Amino acid sequence: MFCFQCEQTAGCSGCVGKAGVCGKTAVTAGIQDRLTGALIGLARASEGKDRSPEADRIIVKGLFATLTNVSFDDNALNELLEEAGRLKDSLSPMCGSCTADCGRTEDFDMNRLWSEDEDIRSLKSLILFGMRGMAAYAYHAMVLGHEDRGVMDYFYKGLFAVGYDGYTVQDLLPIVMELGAVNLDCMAMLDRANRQAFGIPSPAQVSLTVEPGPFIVISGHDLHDLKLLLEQTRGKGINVYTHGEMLPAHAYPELRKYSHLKGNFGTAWQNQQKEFADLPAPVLFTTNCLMPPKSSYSDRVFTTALVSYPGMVHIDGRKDFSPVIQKALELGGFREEMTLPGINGGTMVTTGFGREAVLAAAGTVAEAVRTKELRHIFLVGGCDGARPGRNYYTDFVKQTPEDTLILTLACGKYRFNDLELGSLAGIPRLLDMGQCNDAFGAIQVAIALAEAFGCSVNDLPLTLVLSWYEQKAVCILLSLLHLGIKNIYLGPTLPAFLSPAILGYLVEQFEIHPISTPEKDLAMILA
Ligand code: FSO
Ligand code: SF4
Repeated sequence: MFCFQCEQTAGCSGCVGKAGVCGKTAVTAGIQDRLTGALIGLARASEGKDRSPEADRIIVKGLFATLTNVSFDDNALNELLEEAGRLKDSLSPMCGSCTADCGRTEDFDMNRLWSEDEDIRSLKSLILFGMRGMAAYAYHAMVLGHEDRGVMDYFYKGLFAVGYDGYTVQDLLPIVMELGAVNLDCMAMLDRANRQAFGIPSPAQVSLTVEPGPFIVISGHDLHDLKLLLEQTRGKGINVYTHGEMLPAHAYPELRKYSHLKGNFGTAWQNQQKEFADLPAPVLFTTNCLMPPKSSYSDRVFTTALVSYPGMVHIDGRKDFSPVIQKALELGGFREEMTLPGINGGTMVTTGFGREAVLAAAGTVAEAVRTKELRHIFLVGGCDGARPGRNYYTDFVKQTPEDTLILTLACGKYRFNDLELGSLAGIPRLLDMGQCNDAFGAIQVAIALAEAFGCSVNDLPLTLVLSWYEQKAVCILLSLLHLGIKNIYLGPTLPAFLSPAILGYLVEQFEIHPISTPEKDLAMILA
């Protein structure tokens, strides 16, 4: 196997051998490569033809299923592979019987990509991995009934580009940057979809204490699945607790109206094997960041949508969560109140500072900057992960001076979201804007502040300090670069899939700084 798509890749260069660091086996990695090759074949066969909604959907699902920590299930991946092949054959029925060697509609052999010239491989990897991230957002919007023609067009274009031999570095660079622009549209679509379905988020205090009695833990990003679970558990004496990236759900009026949506259990995804050990409750995974379950809790792991793990119960598209509910009743929950504190010992966190809430305070923020009460704003966000160097983000936030604000989003916030950082100009110093896709909201806030100050985003007293792990971070980074945002601090390591030349180009062009130490970086930013 060969895979180097995520931050924890072996030796900071690539997972090879029998299994990856995430637990994905060589067999599964091979099927994921074949699936990606089949999607490229489908994109090629679709050129100049009327595309079908089925083909659009299989492309979104197939890309999402190959994102890190989503599908470990060979059968589920093979089903997607067969479906992609069937749709391709229906577009080009003659190709099945043709023996000519034109290659136009063939599935792509991903080994050709992995052995390409390193700069071409880097740019094609940026396109492929960025599309996998964007597909997750497109999928969440799709289940809420929202689709975007431009986003779909890009998936076909990007897949074609990954499989096309004739592109040079100069040809591929604009396709990479275009992905940043399209992903912005995709995140905007999801932002609209979430707000239409669940209302405008507003700040919410969330307890980290679990009440006695049966409960269900729900993880991932899919708010629609949470809504369905809350409906199905209503009046059954079962409480529901969010986990990981589901925490911002507490901010949406259409979700927090359910009194049995109680609080949050656990910290970021990489701690699940420890935190779920012997949990007297089932855990439902709705998107990614599933780790191979340990035997101490494997009988209580349930998956849905594209998340899948062999041997775990999968809830299919009809979304009948009865097996999860049954398991919650059977296990019975804790006998007494149980608090799992955050990593800094806090027992309460705040979320829900979506773009509307932050923009409502924009006047206060602008005034505080003018009067020098507020010196600087940091956006410290992105993914969490297991690498020890990620303590940087906790230490960075702890060391930020009291006349600074910290915006955060995505699961990297679990490094510091239980800290009590006080307030500034009547606003809490730490503002959780939501999930990783709420980067769209953070960008809107930055643009509004730049307008208020009559300057560019790069001239604001604002610095982005980002942590990456998987492929959604890739498409978000490309969106930031597309907007011309410079001086981003990025860590904990730089992507292994970037060649020295492409990395050098991005670092130079966008003045990206690899993180060093909180002391040095803070001194440089505030100088
Ligand atoms: Fe985290 Fe996982 Fe949202 Fe990612 S839970 S790491 S960027 O999947 O998606 O922030
Ligand atoms: Fe390795 Fe990450 Fe690929 Fe898993 S997803 S095999 S950890 S590079």
